[in-house]
Order: sequence, then C-alpha cells, then structure tokens
Amino acid sequence: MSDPELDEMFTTAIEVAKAAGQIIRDAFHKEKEVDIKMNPADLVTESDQAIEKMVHSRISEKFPNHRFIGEESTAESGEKHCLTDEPTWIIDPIDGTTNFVNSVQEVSFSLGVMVNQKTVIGVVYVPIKEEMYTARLGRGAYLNDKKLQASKITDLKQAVVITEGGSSRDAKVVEDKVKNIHALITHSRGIRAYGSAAVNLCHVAAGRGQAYVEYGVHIWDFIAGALIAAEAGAVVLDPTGCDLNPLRCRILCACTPEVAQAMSQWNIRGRRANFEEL
Ligand code: LIP
Repeated sequence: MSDPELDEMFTTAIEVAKAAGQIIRDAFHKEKEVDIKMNPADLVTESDQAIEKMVHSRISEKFPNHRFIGEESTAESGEKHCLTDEPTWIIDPIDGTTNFVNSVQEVSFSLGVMVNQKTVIGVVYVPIKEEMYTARLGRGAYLNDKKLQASKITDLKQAVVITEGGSSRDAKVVEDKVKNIHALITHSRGIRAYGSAAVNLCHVAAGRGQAYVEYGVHIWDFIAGALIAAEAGAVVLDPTGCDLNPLRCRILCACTPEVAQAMSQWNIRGRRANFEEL
C-alpha cells in the first residue's frame, strides 16, 4: 500500500473520529437510551449505533474495497469476525459505554486500520477532554500535536497498573480476575481502572500509568490503543508474555519489557492454558 493511500486513510480516520466525537459530545449530558447486550454489565446506546453506522457509510463510500469490523454490527449479526490481508477498518464507536451512560469523561472513539494483518493506523479520540491520540506504524504516537513517550520504569513495585473488572459475570472468570488484582496490588505501586481499554492504553502511552492488563476485551477495544502504546515505546503482548493475538480477547501492555515480564509472572488467568476465554 502506497504512502499517499495511507495518508488519505489517516486523514479520513481523523475526520470520522471528529464526527464521532461530536455525536458523543451532543449526547453526553442527556438521558441515554440504553440496551443490554450479553448481561447488565454489557451496554449499548443509540449513540454507539449511530456512530457505527455513520463511520461505516463514510468509509465504504471512500474505500469501497476495504473491510470493516465494528463492535455493534458484530453484536447485531452474531457473526464471528476474522482477519484477512485486506485493508480492514476496526472500530469501537464508544469504548467506555458504561462511562458514557454515567456521564463519566473517559469515553472514547477507537479506530484501527490493519493491512496484511498489521496495524498501520491507530486513532483514539476522547472528545469530552479534547484528546486526540494518533499513531502510524513506524512514525511515533501523538496526543494532539505532542509526541508521546511511555514511562521508562523497569520495576513493577514503582508501577501504576491499570486493569478492569470487565463485563463477564462468569464465576470462574471473576474469581481469576480478583486473584490477578490481588497479585497486582501486592506487587505494584497501585491499580487504576478508567473503564475503557482504548483510554487505558493511551494512558500507558502518555506515561500516566506504567502497565495495563485485561481479559475479555475485543479487537475493537484495543487495536488502535495498542499501536499508540507501541509507537510511544511500550511493549504490547499477550498476558502470558507471548505475542499478542488480536483475535484472542486479552492484552498486556507495559512501559518496559521488565515490567511486562514481572506482570506476566503474576498472571493467574493466563497460566490456565486450557481455560475457555471470555
Ligand atoms: C469496554 C472495555 C473495557 C471493559 C468493559 C467494556 P465497551 O468496552 O473497553 O476495557 O472493561 O467491560 O468491554 O463495551 O465500552 O466498548
């Protein structure tokens, strides 16, 4: 894929992120129409659906041969998504829907573009805070116009670790998450949860935390933030310490390889090799 083509895709990504941000801003302080998806911890609003439709139609108009994976269309069709070598736009219209429903500011629009199964563009927009995070493969990561650099800390004891409860209410999954959180509190400086995978990854990219780990997240939640964090110098892996598989619902991001290694050492759930993933 040529540089001018990628430039055009990047410009379009920013344009649709701004348009999505406007829809989020317009609805943010209003009463939301909320539907339950998998369970009462897994929500969708009319704004999630409106943004996804708008982005899908703009992208298919401009790039008719490109593929599209969106959180809400996948939920509606119930179809499993797969990755091919074709250019693929992967979006989460509102990452942090529970925050959005509660008018909490950590609400983001997340868009990643993969070509030959590599992420080449990542855009995460947090409209309420006017924070536009962008990255292109090999070209660094930016918050608005400022270049991002992840923290250089190597000792987990000095690290602030971001993690989430997630939306699964399966008893075994919850039990493992609690064990992981116990281990993380014991071995780190503290833990945080901002309610959006994309925002969490951008916090690591911006040095506002040193690591992030989560199970039960999807490609649309993390693919853009993962490129932004990696381009800011962070390490992005599977929580076991292996390479990240974007179709496995789990991710570990750390500011340095040393923190990543220490995190995977304390990871309970990742060690259950045959455990069904949620
Ligand atoms: C959210 C993720 C978050 C996770 C939530 C939820 P959504 O995505 O970004 O990290 O803990 O359970 O999956 O549903 O707001 O797009």
